[in-house]
Amino acid sequence: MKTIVYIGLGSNLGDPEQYIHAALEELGDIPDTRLVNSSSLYRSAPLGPGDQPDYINAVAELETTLPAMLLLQRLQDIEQKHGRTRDRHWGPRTLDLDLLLYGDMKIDIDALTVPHPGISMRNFVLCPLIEINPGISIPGLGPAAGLLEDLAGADTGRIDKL
Ligand code: ROI
Repeated sequence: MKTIVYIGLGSNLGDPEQYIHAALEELGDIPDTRLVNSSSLYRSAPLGPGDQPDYINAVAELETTLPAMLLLQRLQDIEQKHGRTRDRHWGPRTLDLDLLLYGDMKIDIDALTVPHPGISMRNFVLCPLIEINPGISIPGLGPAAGLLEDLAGADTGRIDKL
Protein backbone atom coordinates (compact mmCIF):
# COMPACT_ATOMS: atom_id res chain seq x y z
CA MET A 1 0.00 0.00 0.00
CA LYS A 2 1.23 3.46 -0.87
CA THR A 3 1.23 6.02 1.91
CA ILE A 4 1.86 9.75 1.73
CA VAL A 5 4.23 10.89 4.47
CA TYR A 6 5.72 14.22 5.51
CA ILE A 7 9.25 14.66 6.79
CA GLY A 8 10.52 17.71 8.68
CA LEU A 9 14.12 18.67 7.93
CA GLY A 10 16.24 20.88 10.18
CA SER A 11 19.91 21.87 10.41
CA ASN A 12 21.89 24.57 12.20
CA LEU A 13 25.54 23.48 12.03
CA GLY A 14 28.15 23.63 9.28
CA ASP A 15 26.47 24.58 6.01
CA PRO A 16 22.79 24.00 6.85
CA GLU A 17 21.44 24.83 3.39
CA GLN A 18 23.81 22.29 1.87
CA TYR A 19 22.74 19.64 4.40
CA ILE A 20 19.07 20.22 3.63
CA HIS A 21 19.60 20.02 -0.14
CA ALA A 22 21.65 16.82 0.23
CA ALA A 23 19.06 15.29 2.56
CA LEU A 24 16.23 16.03 0.12
CA GLU A 25 18.08 14.10 -2.57
CA GLU A 26 18.73 11.23 -0.19
CA LEU A 27 15.08 11.06 0.82
CA GLY A 28 14.32 10.48 -2.85
CA ASP A 29 16.83 7.61 -2.90
CA ILE A 30 15.17 5.63 -0.09
CA PRO A 31 14.03 2.26 -1.47
CA ASP A 32 10.32 1.86 -2.28
CA THR A 33 9.94 5.59 -1.75
CA ARG A 34 9.45 8.58 -4.04
CA LEU A 35 10.03 12.26 -3.32
CA VAL A 36 6.75 13.90 -4.36
CA ASN A 37 7.32 17.49 -3.33
CA SER A 38 9.50 19.67 -1.15
CA SER A 39 8.95 23.09 0.38
CA SER A 40 11.07 26.19 0.16
CA LEU A 41 13.83 26.53 2.73
CA TYR A 42 13.05 28.65 5.79
CA ARG A 43 15.38 30.32 8.29
CA SER A 44 14.03 30.15 11.84
CA ALA A 45 15.10 31.24 15.30
CA PRO A 46 16.08 28.27 17.50
CA LEU A 47 13.38 26.76 19.64
CA GLY A 48 15.12 25.75 22.87
CA PRO A 49 18.48 27.09 24.06
CA GLY A 50 19.10 30.46 22.39
CA ASP A 51 22.89 30.13 22.29
CA GLN A 52 22.89 28.25 18.99
CA PRO A 53 22.69 29.36 15.34
CA ASP A 54 19.43 29.89 13.46
CA TYR A 55 18.00 26.78 11.82
CA ILE A 56 17.27 26.06 8.20
CA ASN A 57 14.01 24.11 7.98
CA ALA A 58 11.99 22.50 5.20
CA VAL A 59 9.34 19.81 4.75
CA ALA A 60 9.33 17.00 2.18
CA GLU A 61 6.37 14.97 0.95
CA LEU A 62 7.14 11.33 0.16
CA GLU A 63 5.13 8.42 -1.16
CA THR A 64 6.28 5.12 0.28
CA THR A 65 5.34 1.49 0.66
CA LEU A 66 7.68 1.11 3.66
CA PRO A 67 6.08 0.61 7.07
CA ALA A 68 6.64 3.53 9.43
CA MET A 69 9.36 1.86 11.51
CA LEU A 70 11.40 0.89 8.44
CA LEU A 71 11.09 4.43 7.09
CA LEU A 72 12.21 5.78 10.48
CA GLN A 73 15.27 3.53 10.29
CA ARG A 74 16.11 4.95 6.85
CA LEU A 75 15.76 8.50 8.16
CA GLN A 76 18.12 7.70 11.02
CA ASP A 77 20.61 6.19 8.55
CA ILE A 78 20.64 9.48 6.64
CA GLU A 79 21.07 11.49 9.86
CA GLN A 80 23.99 9.28 10.87
CA LYS A 81 25.64 9.67 7.50
CA HIS A 82 25.69 13.41 8.05
CA GLY A 83 27.39 13.06 11.40
CA ARG A 84 24.36 13.57 13.57
CA THR A 85 25.26 13.34 17.22
CA ARG A 86 22.90 13.67 20.15
CA ASP A 87 24.94 15.59 22.71
CA ARG A 88 22.73 18.15 24.29
CA HIS A 89 18.95 18.07 24.68
CA TRP A 90 17.54 20.52 22.15
CA GLY A 91 21.10 21.43 21.17
CA PRO A 92 22.40 22.22 17.68
CA ARG A 93 22.44 19.53 15.01
CA THR A 94 23.87 18.95 11.54
CA LEU A 95 20.73 17.21 10.34
CA ASP A 96 17.44 16.34 11.95
CA LEU A 97 14.81 14.34 10.05
CA ASP A 98 11.44 14.03 11.78
CA LEU A 99 8.66 11.75 10.64
CA LEU A 100 5.83 14.28 10.96
CA LEU A 101 2.89 12.45 9.38
CA TYR A 102 2.39 8.92 8.08
CA GLY A 103 -0.83 8.94 6.07
CA ASP A 104 -3.65 9.57 8.53
CA MET A 105 -2.20 7.16 11.10
CA LYS A 106 -1.68 7.79 14.76
CA ILE A 107 1.31 5.92 16.16
CA ASP A 108 2.34 6.02 19.79
CA ILE A 109 5.13 3.64 20.71
CA ASP A 110 8.44 4.16 22.52
CA ALA A 111 10.44 4.69 19.36
CA LEU A 112 7.97 6.80 17.42
CA THR A 113 5.11 9.21 17.94
CA VAL A 114 3.11 10.27 14.85
CA PRO A 115 1.83 12.90 14.31
CA HIS A 116 5.06 14.40 15.61
CA PRO A 117 4.21 15.83 19.06
CA GLY A 118 5.75 19.24 18.34
CA ILE A 119 3.79 19.97 15.16
CA SER A 120 1.08 22.23 16.53
CA MET A 121 3.56 24.51 18.33
CA ARG A 122 6.20 24.86 15.61
CA ASN A 123 5.84 27.52 12.94
CA PHE A 124 8.99 26.13 11.28
CA VAL A 125 7.06 22.89 10.66
CA LEU A 126 3.61 24.32 9.91
CA CYS A 127 4.76 27.01 7.42
CA PRO A 128 6.61 24.65 5.04
CA LEU A 129 3.95 21.93 5.48
CA ILE A 130 1.14 24.31 4.51
CA GLU A 131 3.22 25.64 1.61
CA ILE A 132 3.19 22.21 -0.06
CA ASN A 133 -0.29 21.14 1.12
CA PRO A 134 -2.48 24.11 2.13
CA GLY A 135 -5.51 21.94 2.98
CA ILE A 136 -3.74 19.32 5.07
CA SER A 137 -5.25 18.12 8.33
CA ILE A 138 -3.27 16.74 11.25
CA PRO A 139 -4.88 13.57 12.65
CA GLY A 140 -6.43 14.42 16.02
CA LEU A 141 -5.67 18.15 15.70
CA GLY A 142 -7.47 19.38 12.58
CA PRO A 143 -6.39 21.66 9.73
CA ALA A 144 -2.73 22.74 9.86
CA ALA A 145 -3.71 26.22 8.65
CA GLY A 146 -5.88 26.67 11.74
CA LEU A 147 -3.04 25.54 14.01
CA LEU A 148 -0.75 28.13 12.43
CA GLU A 149 -3.40 30.83 12.94
CA ASP A 150 -3.61 29.85 16.61
CA LEU A 151 0.15 30.43 16.87
CA ALA A 152 -0.06 33.94 15.40
CA GLY A 153 -0.47 35.66 18.75
CA ALA A 154 2.08 33.48 20.58
CA ASP A 155 5.77 34.29 20.74
CA THR A 156 6.98 31.61 18.34
CA GLY A 157 10.17 33.17 17.04
CA ARG A 158 11.23 34.60 13.69
CA ILE A 159 10.78 32.68 10.48
CA ASP A 160 11.81 33.84 6.99
CA LYS A 161 11.32 32.07 3.70
CA LEU A 162 14.62 31.96 1.80
N1 ROI B 1 14.44 25.11 16.33
C1 ROI B 1 14.20 25.45 15.05
N2 ROI B 1 13.96 26.74 14.75
N3 ROI B 1 14.19 24.53 14.05
C2 ROI B 1 14.42 23.21 14.30
O1 ROI B 1 14.41 22.39 13.38
C3 ROI B 1 14.66 22.82 15.64
N4 ROI B 1 14.88 21.52 15.96
C4 ROI B 1 15.06 21.13 17.22
C5 ROI B 1 15.03 22.10 18.37
C6 ROI B 1 16.32 21.97 19.15
C7 ROI B 1 13.84 21.75 19.27
N5 ROI B 1 14.89 23.47 17.95
C8 ROI B 1 14.67 23.82 16.64
O2 ROI B 1 15.22 19.85 17.47
